[in-house]
Amino acid sequence: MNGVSDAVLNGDRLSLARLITGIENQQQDSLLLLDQLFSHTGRAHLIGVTGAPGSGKSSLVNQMACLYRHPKHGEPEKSVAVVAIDPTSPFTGGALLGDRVRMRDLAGDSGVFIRSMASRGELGGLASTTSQVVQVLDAAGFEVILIETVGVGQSEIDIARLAHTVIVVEAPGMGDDVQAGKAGILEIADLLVVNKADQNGADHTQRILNQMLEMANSKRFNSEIINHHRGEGRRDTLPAMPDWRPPVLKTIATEGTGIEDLVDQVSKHWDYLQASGQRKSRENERLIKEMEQLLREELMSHWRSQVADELYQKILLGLLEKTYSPRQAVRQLVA
Ligand SMILES: Nc1nc2c(ncn2[C@@H]2O[C@H](COP(=O)(O)OP(=O)(O)OP(=O)(O)O)[C@@H](O)[C@H]2O)c(=O)[nH]1
Ligand SMILES: [Mg+2]
Repeated sequence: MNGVSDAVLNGDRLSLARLITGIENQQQDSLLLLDQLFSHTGRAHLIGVTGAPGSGKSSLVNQMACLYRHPKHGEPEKSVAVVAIDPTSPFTGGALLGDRVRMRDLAGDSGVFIRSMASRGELGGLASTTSQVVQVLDAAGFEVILIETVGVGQSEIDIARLAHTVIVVEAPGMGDDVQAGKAGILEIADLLVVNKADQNGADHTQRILNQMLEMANSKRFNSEIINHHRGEGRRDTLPAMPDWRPPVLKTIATEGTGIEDLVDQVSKHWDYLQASGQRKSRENERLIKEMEQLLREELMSHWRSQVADELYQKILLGLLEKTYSPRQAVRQLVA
């Protein structure tokens, strides 16, 4: 093991920051270090925090980090890393500065590491780069890793899937009418938070979210029963213990209200994942997905380097002129 990975394992912040920059830039030496650190990963609790722009994700993350550092009721303190994915839009990109300012509460604390990642100019996929950065922080020994993303596109959902525990943040009145869009977000939520509970309509939003959860739950339950009767029920999908039912919590991030309950539920979810064996199965699934994604990229770029541009263009043209169907085009290309 070389000096840099030792330094990272020993919590040297400068080495850690440099390594993360190298990974963001997909530099070979940094990726090689990551390979060496990989066997040290798997201890951290990864918590995704996602939700619409401005719903209060950063404020919540800040409050949660503070509570992990200064727990009430004599619980042990935990080291915390925060990865904030910077929104692509230059309009919302400015919010980052505000995030940093609020993180001031934690400045100078060596048990906290905060990192913003730009989604602009991303070399690898955002999800896989984020996963690599999180692996470094995990290896470096941070016990809790909070990952903030704006919940819009597929890549944010992929990032949310990185986490053991996904918190979806809503604000009162936001998008009561975009239920279709919320269905996907609900699917990934382990905990729902109605933040800005000091504003009107928080109870209403909480009620709606609970109703939507009920509906989603009964749908899933029915299909599980049907599959079971058809003999399609896989053993590992039929839980030996009651399913986790995502709680819908209210918080006021600006005042720190409801944060203790939130952190408490997060730790209950962790216990649930451990007891049900899902912690391992989620991690396994994620690692296999990550490897398969890298494999696809590797095979594709290897294959592409073997095919003459001229041939590739010719077959693409044939496809667009409908001389070849997509399947025929592929057969031509791999022949
Ligand atoms: N009234 C009220 N305002 C809040 C609350 N939580 C956050 N805010 C405010 O809402 C604004 C957005 O908060 P952020 O924490 O930056 O929200 P965000 O979801 O991280 O925003 P983006 O990262 O830009 O998507 C800020 O002005 C906060 O001060 C709350 O509980 N009540
Ligand atoms: Mg934010």
